[in-house]
Amino acid sequence: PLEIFLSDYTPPAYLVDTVELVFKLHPTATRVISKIAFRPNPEAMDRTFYLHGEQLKLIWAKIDGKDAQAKVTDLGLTAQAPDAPFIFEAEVEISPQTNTALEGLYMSNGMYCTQCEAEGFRKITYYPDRPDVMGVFTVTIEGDEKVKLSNGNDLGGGKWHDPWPKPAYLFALVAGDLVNHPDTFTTMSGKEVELNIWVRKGDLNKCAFGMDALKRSMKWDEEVYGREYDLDLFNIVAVDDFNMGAMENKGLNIFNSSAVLASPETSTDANFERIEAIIAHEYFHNWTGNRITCRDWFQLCLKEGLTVYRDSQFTADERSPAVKRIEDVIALRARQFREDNGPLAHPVRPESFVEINNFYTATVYEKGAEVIGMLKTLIGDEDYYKGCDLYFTRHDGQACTIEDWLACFEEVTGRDLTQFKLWYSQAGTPRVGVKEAWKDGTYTLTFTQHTPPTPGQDTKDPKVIPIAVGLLNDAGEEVHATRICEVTDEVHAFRFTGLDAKPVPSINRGFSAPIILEQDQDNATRAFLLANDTDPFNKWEAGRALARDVMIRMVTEDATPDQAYLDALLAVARDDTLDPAFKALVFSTPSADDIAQALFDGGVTPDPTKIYHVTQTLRQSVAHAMQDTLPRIYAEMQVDGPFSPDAEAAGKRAWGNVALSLLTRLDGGAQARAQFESADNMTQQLSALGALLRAEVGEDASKAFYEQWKDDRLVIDKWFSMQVTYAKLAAAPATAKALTNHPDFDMTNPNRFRAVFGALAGNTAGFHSPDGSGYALLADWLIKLDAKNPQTAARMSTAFETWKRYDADRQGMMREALERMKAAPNLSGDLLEMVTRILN
Ligand code: DPP
Ligand code: ZN
Repeated sequence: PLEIFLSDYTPPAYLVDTVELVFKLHPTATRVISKIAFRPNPEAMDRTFYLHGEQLKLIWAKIDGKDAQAKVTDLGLTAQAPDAPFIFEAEVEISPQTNTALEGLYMSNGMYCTQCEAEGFRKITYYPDRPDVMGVFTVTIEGDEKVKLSNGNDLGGGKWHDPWPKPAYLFALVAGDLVNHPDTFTTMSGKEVELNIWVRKGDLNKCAFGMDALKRSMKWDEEVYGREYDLDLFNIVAVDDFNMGAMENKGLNIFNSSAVLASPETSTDANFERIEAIIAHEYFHNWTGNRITCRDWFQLCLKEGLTVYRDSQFTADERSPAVKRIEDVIALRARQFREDNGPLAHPVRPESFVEINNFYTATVYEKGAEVIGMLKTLIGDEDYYKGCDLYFTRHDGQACTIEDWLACFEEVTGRDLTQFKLWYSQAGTPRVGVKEAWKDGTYTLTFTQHTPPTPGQDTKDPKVIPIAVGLLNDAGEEVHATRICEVTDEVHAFRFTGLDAKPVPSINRGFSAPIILEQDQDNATRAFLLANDTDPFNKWEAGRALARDVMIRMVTEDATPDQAYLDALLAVARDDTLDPAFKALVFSTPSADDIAQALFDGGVTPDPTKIYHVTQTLRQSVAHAMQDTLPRIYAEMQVDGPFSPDAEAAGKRAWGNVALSLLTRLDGGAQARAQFESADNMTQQLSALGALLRAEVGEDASKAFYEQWKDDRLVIDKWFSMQVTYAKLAAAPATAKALTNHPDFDMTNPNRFRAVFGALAGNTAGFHSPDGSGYALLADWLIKLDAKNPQTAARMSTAFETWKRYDADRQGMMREALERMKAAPNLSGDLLEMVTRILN
């Protein structure tokens, strides 16, 4: 496999003006006839005419009407082309039905659909499949399918025209027996846009929420970023077999059905929130991704980091900013910190790759979004939006780089962003230490920064780190409002003057920088901040630090659960001024994986079995400490009236279900069973089932759940996943294995595969079961899946990325599983790159 380097970028030899495509659909023999107008690129360094193409059967190819005398390999086509504009035409044959990789044109439940990002278009026809080649597409779809869709405007009769030049990765085609949920949106300049969500007939009752989320997203992007939609039509299609969450194809977004279909009976509050965020994300790509795209795939964070940042702003505005921030940081630590502190660490803008599909990572997306957030913090809101406006105006219609993006902000602020750019080029999570000093009314915080080595990067330069700091007095009043300390050196001190007494610092408020803060803080101070901090993120963070410390001492010193922690939780539970959603987050303890990483960082080899027991003991203690309060909380959090997925109602359900899960530890499941039986929405039903399964009294409920929902594949995904998630101690591998024999298990459906094996990877005690059965089972199935769907297999191999944390026995077994995958015959380049990087 070939490694590709950012530093080797060269402009394309030829550019494309127009592309005409005719599709003659057939499950195993679709013909694609292309007519592409090329012209020499004046900026190119050579005139090699090369088109990408994989798994295509070339029927014929012509240049300016004459046989092109094309030379074809497994990867592409070359031919002699003129040093002047010319027309390339070709006919190829492809087989959508047998395309189980779900890249290019494939079939899902009898319907044709496409996925072209990053490099799927080359599996449809010969083309310069790189994002810096943009063309105007006209598409004709021939076939008996009732509905035939492509990008842009509908010219009728299966013919489509997209007036906006676009790279091939944004091409889309859908054909099948679909029905639509229609609506309209009037843009800020008064243009009416037709909106549709296309689904299979039985799913028409699950479109209303997605449509509402789409309209709110369109409005929000006008109000906050001044971005208006630019076609008369916006289509969304739900597809069951899909590798990602969704795809932002111009005017024709294609969604994993799990990321768009919603109803109260079948979707949890978390599903509603995720669907709203993904709809917004794909819609926002219309400007940050489509109108302005990436020059090359190394620049992926240019569109993804920015668009994740934009969708997080949207969710914060639509719901609760504090809750959204806390949720994002939990996810960032769970996925991105884990990646950044292991063998797969890479910069937000990677410098090389073998398979670009392996770089749709938490680092590119979530750390990429954190970098945008830091930029906004450093330059302020006003200059941030000015810089964005300049970016949209200056680069509309272009394929850009991170340099182009940063230059806009340097221009509006006059600020040199050279040091800031290190956030894009240096991998690893910075460790920031802090020491305090107090003298004569002056309080000094001295920060030190250091980033551990990551693969290929042994030493790191100091970054610019915006750390938001506020100060409180003993009474819990704020004596110094939040100030941004811009840490730019290895050691950097900041003074706060004119104080009456030594304050209590609240550092990295709002998680203003994605760092690991190494702070000497005792549990009394943490409890104080949990009770008093005026910054909601740091209020939660103090509780989390307290819980982490308690759990670590339970693991390493066999300590009993700390009374100070239990008292602090009780105080939070009883504080009527707090948002129920926030309380639920305070009660969520650090995950087993978090604790394992924290132990490892502290020089202790984590034992997943012990962490499991500690987690159970702690929850049991919390339940006992709260036993008088739980019934009242549970009763107060019942939401009357018709279901609404809004943040307030969802928050009450979340907090009520925390109480339920604790109550189940005390009442043997009576209350949970009652809720399971009477629930009229999935949040309540699934929470009750989870509580019962965790208490090991859920077998009957699980059977009933299956019977009730066996015809709804998205709910049955949850059923598969729940059983593995809640399998006790080392039971998860056997549970997962048994589920692969269930008639409804289908490895070719990524959602179903992830439901079982994503849950296995997420069940820390089970995956790391001492006999190695978790490792062996996952390796077996990744090898099997790789033969059909390399992209999803490669992505799920990250379950092994933490292998060096563990004891010699476990390391040995994980190494063996990785070596076994590496040696498997015909392994894909995708999975090979991942296991090789993980092993190194
Ligand atoms: N569909 C993926 C996303 O929106 C890749 N663009 O992030
Ligand atoms: Zn995206």
